[in-house]
Amino acid sequence: MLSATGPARSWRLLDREIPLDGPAIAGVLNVTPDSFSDGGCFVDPGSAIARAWEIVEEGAAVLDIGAESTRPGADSISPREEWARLEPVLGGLRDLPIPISVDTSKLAVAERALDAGAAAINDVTALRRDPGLAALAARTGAGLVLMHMRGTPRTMQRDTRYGDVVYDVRAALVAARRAALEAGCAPRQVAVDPGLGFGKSVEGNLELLARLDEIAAIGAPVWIGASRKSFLGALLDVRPRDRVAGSVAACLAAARGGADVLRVHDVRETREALTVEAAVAARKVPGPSRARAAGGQG
Ligand code: HH2
Repeated sequence: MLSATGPARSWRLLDREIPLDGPAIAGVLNVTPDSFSDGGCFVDPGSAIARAWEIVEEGAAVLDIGAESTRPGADSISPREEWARLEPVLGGLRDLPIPISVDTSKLAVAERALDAGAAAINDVTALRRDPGLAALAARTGAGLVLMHMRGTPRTMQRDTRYGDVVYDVRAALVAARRAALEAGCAPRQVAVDPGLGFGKSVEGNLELLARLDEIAAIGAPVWIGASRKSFLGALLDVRPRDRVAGSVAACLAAARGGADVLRVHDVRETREALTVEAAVAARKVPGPSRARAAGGQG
């Protein structure tokens, strides 16, 4: 939460700790030809590496690299193709001062990425595609993000009805986290993410954001990715790249609900909004407002 007090929390990835005393930013770098908002921008390893350094300068605590689009309707690519896209980029980022998470659900790709210097695995299937990712994280000490999705990217928007979307997503995340802990992961290694846009309606996404505290109550670090997603487009009627203000607003709402890591394309804008919000929060005095206490108006 923005003004969280209480015991210090952190997310552990290998030998690093990301303090969770205020929301941290995971900057998105998609080295794909077809991602929904930045597809084709960073397929050249040189431009991807340059963007990674910009993301550091703009204030991200983590760099999340994806080599396979998971947009609605997308087909999966082979591990060989995914690794061919990742390898030159990871190879050029050995000196990056922030940890790298790799957005993959494939064990073979995750193993190679960790060998090449990545510190966390961001699994958008929450172990459904490859349960062996939990044992890999346990063995190596890598961070693990378990994201909720219904079905696969190809099928996920076919049925977006739930009994109670927050209750159902929370139950699935609790079960996936339990499986990771049973495989030997430490609780502080394993983050959860409700998966905005992954098999959810516009209303479902908004409900998850509005009741994020119920996901945070799981007790794990909470990742969230609202950035440029289509539920913002449905509200604003603008193209993905023009959803920056909407994305920032969603991030602030998520931070208030207890999100620990905000996965965003627009790192600088998100960082600036969080800085202002934190500065205002730091001025807040608990108890009745001073004007009222002094007998002033309203
Ligand atoms: N969203 C996307 C991909 N990976 N990982 C987590 N943990 N949470 C998310 O919300 C999330 C994610 C989709 O966004 P993007 O990577 O920009 O698009 P694409 O899948 O088309 O590459």
